[in-house]
Amino acid sequence: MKVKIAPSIMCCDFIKLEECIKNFEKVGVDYIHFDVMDGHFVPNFTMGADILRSIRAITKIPIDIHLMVEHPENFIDMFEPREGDMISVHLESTYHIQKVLKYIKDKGCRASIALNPGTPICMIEDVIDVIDAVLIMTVNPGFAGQQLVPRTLQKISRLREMLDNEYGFNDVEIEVDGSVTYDNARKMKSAGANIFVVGTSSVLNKDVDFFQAYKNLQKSIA
Ligand code: S6P
Ligand code: MG
Repeated sequence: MKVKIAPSIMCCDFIKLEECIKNFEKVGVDYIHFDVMDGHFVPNFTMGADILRSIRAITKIPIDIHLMVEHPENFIDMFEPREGDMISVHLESTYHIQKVLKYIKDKGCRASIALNPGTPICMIEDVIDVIDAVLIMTVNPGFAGQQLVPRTLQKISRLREMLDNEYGFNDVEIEVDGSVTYDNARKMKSAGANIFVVGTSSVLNKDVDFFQAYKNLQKSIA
């Protein structure tokens, strides 16, 4: 499966957002990961629809919208989703997960179901036919710069095995988000992940050169 990289824009220096996006274009990132938080589903706030609109005005890179909000169904349209975007909704955030995922698909977007570290993978069984990806949270969502929840590594391999051999959905991708260091990225890749959300743990660490760090990351998941 193609390896894809999705830098998390909440880890950029907001004063230099344009420069940051130009850098993403130069290296050819697959998605811009855009974290949305509501202060309820997770104890933090991030960015809203106005910032996304400004980002879209200067780039055509597809957006990977990660909705960490209660009742995401009320907010999808606000982000003006485009064909080719990915939208991730948390299983834990809505009563009607199948309906929300189907709604995303009907918009021409890629639908991804996000699972917190404590949510078992068997919970995706009855939405498997409406998803393009499973977003495995490798930290508890809400903040950048956290440590990996160790058990999520084997969760990735169990999920890959389940998708390929039990359900026969081997085109469903596995995305990982949180503490994707170079070393963790390598382990996540060999466990079966292929979309990597990266932030302060690697390419968007404020003490590293983005271009060098990006090369290092690519090498670790080649
Ligand atoms: C956090 C959010 C993530 C972070 C990303 C940061 O809840 O969903 O997308 O922005 O994980 O990465 P890092 O490298 O600081 O862990
Ligand atoms: Mg995220």
